[in-house]
Amino acid sequence: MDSAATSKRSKVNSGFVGIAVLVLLAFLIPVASAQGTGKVEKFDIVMKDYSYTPNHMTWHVGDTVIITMKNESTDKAHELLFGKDVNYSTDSFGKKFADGWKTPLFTSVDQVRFTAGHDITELRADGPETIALAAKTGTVTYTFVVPDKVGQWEFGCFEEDGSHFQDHGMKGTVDIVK
Ligand SMILES: [Cu+2]
Repeated sequence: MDSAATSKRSKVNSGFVGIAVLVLLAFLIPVASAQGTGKVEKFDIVMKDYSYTPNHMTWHVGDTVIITMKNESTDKAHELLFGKDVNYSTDSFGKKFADGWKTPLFTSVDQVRFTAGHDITELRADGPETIALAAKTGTVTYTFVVPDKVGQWEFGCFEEDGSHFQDHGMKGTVDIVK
């Protein structure tokens, strides 16, 4: 009814849109273009009890890798954790268990962007480099620029006190090449 009030409100709204776009760009630019080759490599990884398909990938330094992961277990959460050299911890009964990697491939939350699919029902952030994905849920996408860390790396799932990795061999390998 009052046109002055209406135009004031729409100005405020467009101001919010502007801020939202700026925030989005601030997150997208470092991943998409920082030190990158501009090439994109895409992988779909299916997790089951207790395996990854595929269980080997080759990545090129500077390329943007987009991994979409899906958990087809009926009841178990699984994760995808990149690194090398297994780190062992001791539980309260004195039993040694596999507890992630001594050398994680990604050391900062800024290096990987996680995007949850619309049908995700449960996610748990487990440090900067992984997300545990519940069974019977949607997909999670990892997007990152391959770091200049040439060599063989591993990935694995350390759910249930490391037993997925240690007892069931839920693991795979990545070759990072130039
Ligand atoms: Cu697992």
